[in-house]
Amino acid sequence: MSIKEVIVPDIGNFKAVEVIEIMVKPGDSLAADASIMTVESDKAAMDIPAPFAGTVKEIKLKVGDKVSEGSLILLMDTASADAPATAAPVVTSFTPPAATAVATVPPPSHPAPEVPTHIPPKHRPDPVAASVQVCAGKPAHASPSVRRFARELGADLCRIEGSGPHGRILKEDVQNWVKVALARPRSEDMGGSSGLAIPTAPQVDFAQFGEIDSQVLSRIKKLTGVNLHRNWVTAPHVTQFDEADITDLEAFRKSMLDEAAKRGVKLTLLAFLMKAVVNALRALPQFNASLAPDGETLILKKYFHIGFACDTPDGLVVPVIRDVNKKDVMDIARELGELSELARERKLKIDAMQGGCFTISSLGGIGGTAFTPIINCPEVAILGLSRASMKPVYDAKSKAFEPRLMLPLSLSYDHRVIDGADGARFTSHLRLMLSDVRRLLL
Ligand code: CAO
Repeated sequence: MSIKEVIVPDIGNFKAVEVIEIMVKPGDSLAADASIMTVESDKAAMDIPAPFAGTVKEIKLKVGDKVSEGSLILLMDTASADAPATAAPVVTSFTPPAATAVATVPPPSHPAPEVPTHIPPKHRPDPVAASVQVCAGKPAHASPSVRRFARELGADLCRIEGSGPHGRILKEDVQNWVKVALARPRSEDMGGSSGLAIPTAPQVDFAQFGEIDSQVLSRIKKLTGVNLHRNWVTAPHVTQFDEADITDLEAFRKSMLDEAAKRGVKLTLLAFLMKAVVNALRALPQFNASLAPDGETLILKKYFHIGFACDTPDGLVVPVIRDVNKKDVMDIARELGELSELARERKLKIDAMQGGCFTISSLGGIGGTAFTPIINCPEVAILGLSRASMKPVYDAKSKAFEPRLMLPLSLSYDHRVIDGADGARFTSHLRLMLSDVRRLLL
C-alpha cells in the first residue's frame, strides 16, 4: 500500500471556494484525471481531477467546506497506480450573479470565467461548456460533471428541476428527465422546441457478443469526423445524379498518356474533370460561393481553387489546386500527382488544404455506381465521381444502341443556396463539357 495525499491544485486566483459536490467515496478506484469534486466561486465552477490513479482511502472534507490551493481533499492508495497525470482544475461552468434571459453564450455584460492561464489546453473550457446557462430568469445550477452528463445525453438543463440543495440539478434529475422525455409521445415535442437535441448512441458492451479489438482513431479521422458531422447536420443536402459520356474524352486521354509520361506526368481523368468543373462554375457562379455566417448573404468568389478528396492511410484529406482556370490539363495532372503524394507521405502543408471553392471526390479508381458525398462546408457543393463503365446508349440518329463509356456523377449541394433546377443544370453542363473534349479548351 502506498498512501498519497490529494490536494487542491493551483486554481488561479480563487481562494476559499466552496465544495459543492464530491463525486467519489472511500473504496472507489479512480483513473488519473477522473473528476473527484466540484468547487464553485461566485464566478466559476471547477471540477478537480485526480492527479494520479488509485483507490480512495479517506475523504478529508465535506460538501460546504471552503478550500484553497493546497487544501487536503483525500488520501489515495496508489499501489497499483499508473503514471501521474497533469492535474489541473477544469473550469466548465459559469454562474452569473443575476439572470433575466435565456442565453447559451456569455452576454457581453458578463465577463468570461477566469480561467487559470497555466491550465493545459485540453483542460480549458469549451465555449459552450463555459457559457452562461440562464433559463427564464433563473440560472440552472449544476456541477460541471452534471452539465457534461446532460450535454452527452442532449438534455436541456433549462428544462430540468433540480432536487439538490438550493435547487441544484443532480445527475439523478437528468436521468429522470431523460427517462420521461423518452417515454413521452413524439407529438408533444413537435411545436415547442426548435433545438436539435441529438441523443447519444447507447453504450454497448460488444465483448458480451464475441471477441473484439479497439483502435484509437487517427487525428485526421477524428477531425474529419467532427467536420463531416457538422456539415451533414447544418447544410441541407440534396444529391443530383447524372451520367456523362466520356468515350471520346477517354480515347483522347489514352492517346496522350505516352506524351504526358515523357513529361513526367500521369494524365488522369480527374485533371479533365477539374477543368470541366471550373467551366461549370463560371456558367453557374452560385456554386462558387459560400454563405456568410449570418446566413443572409452569399459571398461569390472570383477565383477557382478546386479541392480533391485524397484517401491516405491516416484518413481523408482534401488538397486544393489553386487557380485551376489559369492552368492547363497537364499542369493540373502534375499538381494532382504531387499533392496526392505529399498527402500520403503526411507532408502536406496546411495552406495546401485551404481556400477551396469546390471539391471533387473521386471513387472511380475503386468502384461503385453512385454515392452521396458530404459537402465540404463552407463550400456549397461537391462532385462525386464513380467508376465509368460501358453502357448501351440509344443514338437517335442511327436509331441504334451504341456502346458508350459513361461516367456517373453525384453532385451534392446545399439546398439553402442552390435550387434543384440549378443542381440539374450544373450536371447537364458538366455532361456537355465532358462529352466533347474540345469544349474544355474554350
Ligand atoms: N472510372 C473508371 N476508372 C477510373 C476512374 C473512373 N471514374 N477514375 C480513375 N480511374 C482509373 C484510372 O484511370 C486508373 O487506372 P490505371 O491505373 O489503369 O491508369 C485507376 O483508376 C486509378 O486512378 P488513380 O486513383 O490513380 O487516379 P485518380 O486521378 O482517379 O484519383 C485520387 C486520384 C487522389 C482522387 C485517388 O487516388 C483517391 O484518393 N481517391 C479516393 C477519394 C476518396 O476517398 N473519396 C471519398 C471521400 S468521401 O466524400
